[in-house]
Amino acid sequence: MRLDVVTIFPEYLEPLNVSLVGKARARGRLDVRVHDLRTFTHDRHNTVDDTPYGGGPGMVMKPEPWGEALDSVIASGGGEERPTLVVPTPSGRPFTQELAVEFSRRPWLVFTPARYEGIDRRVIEEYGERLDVFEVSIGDYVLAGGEAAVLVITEAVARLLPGVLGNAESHRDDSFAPGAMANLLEGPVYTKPPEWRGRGIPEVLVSGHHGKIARWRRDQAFRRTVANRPDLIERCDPAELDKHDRSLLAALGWRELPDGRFGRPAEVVEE
Ligand code: 6GU
Repeated sequence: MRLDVVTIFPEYLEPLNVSLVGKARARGRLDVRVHDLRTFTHDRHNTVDDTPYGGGPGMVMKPEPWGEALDSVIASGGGEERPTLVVPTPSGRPFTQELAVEFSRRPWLVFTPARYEGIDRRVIEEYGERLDVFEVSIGDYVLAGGEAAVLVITEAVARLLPGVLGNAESHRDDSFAPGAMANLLEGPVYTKPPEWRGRGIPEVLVSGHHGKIARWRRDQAFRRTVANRPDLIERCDPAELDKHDRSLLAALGWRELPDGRFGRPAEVVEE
């Protein structure tokens, strides 16, 4: 997979040289190219922003440098392949594991992290006519720029590429893996020593009883999901819930609805 990033802060993308993404590059699974947007300006001050039409606070990134940068990146593909454009913005669609899987199947991604109040809309319109464009947000908070989002998205995508993680099974039961564990969060994990600072480990994990271990892990996943992401319980496909799951949810104060889904009774606020 090829990844291009156009940014006014190329140094911000240095982490792409280390850890999992760095290893994927070293192994030849990823070809990462970072471009400085300012090299596509022509004035003495390398201006990339200007005041917004219509007034208001902040600055908007000018279209011309982005147009030249993107034309140059696209042309470097030799014309035989069209990249997918990924535009990080807090106004984008939520970045999810499903989108990470979708991106991991594409041969070439181009990221356009912006600073200031964003990029002149005409740039997205222009390239939207020639390329698949995804405007993506990594969560409900506002960052000073899209560079950190590029690092997040790149890591989520790179670990899905064949031959990057140790084995292909590794992401089958990721929390949020499409079709995994009824979309539950993963429960707690333990390793040696068996006692640490007076704390033992759950007995069931050394029982050798695989059925009981699987059941315990599923219960823990439910408890954690109920506590941290009750919205995932509400959206849970009823077909994914067995009898034991249903009685656990009932014991945790959830109510079974006529369609088999679960809803939290309005009067129950916290455990
Ligand atoms: Cl992708 N960019 C910025 N600037 N802020 C964000 C974001 C992206 N996702 C969440 N907040």
